[in-house]
Amino acid sequence: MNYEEIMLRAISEAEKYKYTAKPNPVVGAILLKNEEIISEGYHKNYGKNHAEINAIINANRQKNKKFNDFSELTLICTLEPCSHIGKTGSCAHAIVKTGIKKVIIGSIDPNPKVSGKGIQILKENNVQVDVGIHKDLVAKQNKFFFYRHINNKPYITVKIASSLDGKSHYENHERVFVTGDKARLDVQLLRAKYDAILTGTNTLLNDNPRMNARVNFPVNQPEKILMSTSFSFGANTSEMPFFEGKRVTHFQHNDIDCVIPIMLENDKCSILIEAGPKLTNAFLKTNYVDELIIYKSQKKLGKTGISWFKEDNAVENYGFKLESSYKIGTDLKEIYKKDEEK
Ligand code: AOF
Ligand code: ZN
Repeated sequence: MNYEEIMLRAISEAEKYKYTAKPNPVVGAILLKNEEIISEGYHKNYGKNHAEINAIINANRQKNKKFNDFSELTLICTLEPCSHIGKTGSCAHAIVKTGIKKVIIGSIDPNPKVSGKGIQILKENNVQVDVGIHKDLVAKQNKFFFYRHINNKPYITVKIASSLDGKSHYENHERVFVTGDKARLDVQLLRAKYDAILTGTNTLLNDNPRMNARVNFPVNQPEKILMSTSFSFGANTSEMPFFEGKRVTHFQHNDIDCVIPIMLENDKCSILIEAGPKLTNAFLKTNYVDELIIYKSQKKLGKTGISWFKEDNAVENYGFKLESSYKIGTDLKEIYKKDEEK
């Protein structure tokens, strides 16, 4: 196998951990002796060992069997080995310590704490470094992570469920499922992909949501963000499923400009907004939202329904362009992205 093929293997194996490694990137590392794979390592869980460290640990089990000294080995890793000491140690220093002499890297790490510095440590210690094999695939596979570091903001998606006549719920707040089972299942998958879910007072009090990802595979569950000036923690708060499980960050103000940098500081690369019409429109009015997903049902709510938007063409006026649209069960899933031409 050549380096390109090994890099592709590291990328595709790393993909298995995209729900558990987030908000960190998925990373794969493979140690080779000539053409033979000696060991592999992956960054499996957020906060746990990085890929290169796992590859080194696994290689140590083969030492004096398949190889005698790390200087015989070449390391292929999808992302630049980290230079910093974060939740774990510095991979670049760990690599140097083993005596590995050649490292083939997919992409430079866009994280400014690391970017270029990992490579510098390797080179300063006489390790031969090659960068760039399948770098675009690595960036694509870690879309939210790259987006956050390149744009200095989390990727933000607004999700709404709408009736055919553009309504969100009944004015008397009678509980109604606008969309069907399949669309609601799709929302669970969507939640699993994001680092945080943001909601507001009305959704919290009217729907009493759990706001977690109920899927049948392991997930580093999204953290929860509540933007609410009126909600206060009381005796019944502990009975609300929203406050179970993952950490809730409560902002007691409606200042979106202030929320975004704090979430960035909290390591969030992506945020899913699932809120009522008021907060949703407040977000769409800003320049922060990158994507809008509308699950549209065939059902009408009629005159007593509350509209998502004031005008018929609000979505376009907010600068969004329909990118794709397909059926999920009886509902339609429409994905809108920012129309950059505008
Ligand atoms: C690597 N190998 O497998 C990953 C890297 O908080 P920490 O210590 O887990 O560090 C997270 C940062 O490390 C992350 O933002 C990214 O820059 C890099 N990820 N680096 O050498 C890995 N997952
Ligand atoms: Zn690392």
